Amino acid sequence: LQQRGCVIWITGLSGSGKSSVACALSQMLYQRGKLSYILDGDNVRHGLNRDLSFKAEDRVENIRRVGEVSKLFADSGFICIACLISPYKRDRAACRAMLPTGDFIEVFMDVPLRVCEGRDPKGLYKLARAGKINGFTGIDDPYESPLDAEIVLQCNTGDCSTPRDMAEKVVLLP
Ligand code: GGZ
Repeated sequence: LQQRGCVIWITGLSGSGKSSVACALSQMLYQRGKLSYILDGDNVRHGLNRDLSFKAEDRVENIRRVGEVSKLFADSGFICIACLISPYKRDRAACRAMLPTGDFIEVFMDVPLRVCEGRDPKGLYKLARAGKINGFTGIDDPYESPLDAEIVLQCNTGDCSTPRDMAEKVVLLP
């Protein structure tokens, strides 16, 4: 019963579907007899990272900590699925550098702002546009799209593939 660990790092805007793809992926891995664990930015911020805000230096620390924990999971043989906005290239690169080559798989949810904003599942974009949330990614805080992601999951039209179909592309990665 052996399994090699790795980190699948899902990055993208709020509302781009990171968590849904992570859940579908975790289920598909389970069906294939592989253990995975999801570290979701939104959840981790309620516990381990509850001392952190959304200002730039705190986002950097948020991503660093999740990178370190992901590495621990990977070391223990788990497939760690980290889904965070992780808006800055440098921080994603630092997490990648913590792992042996090939063990960090970056997945970019390439969903335009207008699509994410149209979904607005928690009404956060609306609040950001109304000036009730400051420093919201995509509105008045930057998101640096990856150029070196192993997988790009696109959804330009709003008529997107299901999370399952998207997760399949990750599972089928050679
Ligand atoms: C971006 C914010 C903000 C601001 C609250 N900017 O879609 P959600 O709601 O459920 O997930 C988002 C989550 C982002 O946390 P991360 O840890 O992934 O962010 S980062 O990697 O940048 O540290 C969103 C909610 O928190 N949220 N305020 N200002 N997202």
